[in-house]
Amino acid sequence: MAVISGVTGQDGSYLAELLLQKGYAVHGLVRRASTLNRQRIDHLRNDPSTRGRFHLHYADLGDTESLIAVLTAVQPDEVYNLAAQSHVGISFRMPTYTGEVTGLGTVRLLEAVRTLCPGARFYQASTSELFGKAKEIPQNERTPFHPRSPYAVAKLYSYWATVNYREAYGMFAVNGILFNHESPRRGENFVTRKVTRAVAEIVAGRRESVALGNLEARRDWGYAGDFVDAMWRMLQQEEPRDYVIGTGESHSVRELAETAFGEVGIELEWEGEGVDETGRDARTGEIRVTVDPAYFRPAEVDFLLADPSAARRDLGWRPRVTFTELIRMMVRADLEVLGVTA
Ligand code: NAP
Ligand code: F7E
Repeated sequence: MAVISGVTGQDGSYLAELLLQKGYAVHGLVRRASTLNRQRIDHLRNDPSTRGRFHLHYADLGDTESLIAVLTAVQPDEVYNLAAQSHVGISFRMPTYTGEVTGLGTVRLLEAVRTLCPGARFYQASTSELFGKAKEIPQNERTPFHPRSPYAVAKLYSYWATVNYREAYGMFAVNGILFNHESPRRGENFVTRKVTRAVAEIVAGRRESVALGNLEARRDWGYAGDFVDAMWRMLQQEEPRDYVIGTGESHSVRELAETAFGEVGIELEWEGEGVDETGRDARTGEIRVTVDPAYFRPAEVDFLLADPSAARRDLGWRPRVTFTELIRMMVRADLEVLGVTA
């Protein structure tokens, strides 16, 4: 029996799918909103094979009592804490709220687990953003942290809270330090999905171009479906340990744009510099990419690259989907949503 906070998010939906396939009963936490926001999990709720094994509970990481109520009722064996205000750029606009949910929210859940079901295994969704202004390349479990945003600062608090509950109370509590992972279910304002959606809309004739921020930032982008498997593996180990999960390959936002447009036969030609730079269709000359400083961050994370060798060794985990396959999958899915082909 597993509890997943953040079940309506990208990772929560893939993890719920994986655990249900493995025969688990899954209890997902959903927060109240004026409109229902369950598109990523609707297919699981309507699937006859999961009947009686997939349950949703109203709860919020800002509300201790709701967490207590769920854990008291469910008495889970595993708890996956995936809920967060997870957008780095937006965390600069909402630093207090981000700290409240992404930082303190973890302690609310850890404390509820400690008092109500201390034998449950706890997974914390930690992040490569902890490395921030990275001290070395590639980054592994021993690389020092240097967070660069309110989001990363909140996640640093959660990282150490998880280690502290393990050391202080002997709980099986672990951090998965996951590098960027994406999918057709990725939120529309993260850069991969923003670009793949824009490419599909350009093909459909619904828009002309996409405005991006820092084109030079480099990320280690993998596929979310591969990464949730690593989360599960971490909770099946004999000893609780924190692991870095990533692909070991890094690409710039510029390369991401080139790859996504390349999928629909558009070769980008760059000209100009800084905020005046544009990416033109090499064949037609039409501007397809512009730079808008509104998407620059007050402090940037320039270069992330994972060294996932410990996960390979101990968890037997390795990513299956390559960067190019991932972007192809996302572009195709966005084209399909719009009913167009390229
Ligand atoms: P996501 O799509 O943004 O999903 C976040 C989830 O958290 C959603 O279900 C959201 O609910 C829920 N949530 C937000 N605030 C909440 C609150 N106050 N109480 C309860 N639930 C709340 O994020 P993701 O990409 O799946 O990432 C999952 C986790 O991994 C996050 O903690 C993220 O910070 C972390 N992480 C992600 C990556 C990555 O590359 N994707 C890498 C490293 C770590 P709504 O649907 O109602 O908004
Ligand atoms: O930005 C640059 C931006 O917002 C990636 C979250 O899941 O992964 C994610 O955080 C890079 C940054 O993801 C745009 O400046 C350029 O350098 O897609 P992103 P993120 O900030 O790396 C980590 C591991 C998490 O833990 C987080 O929860 O792309 N960039 N132009 C842009 N980014 C956005 N969003 N939009 C742009 O237009």
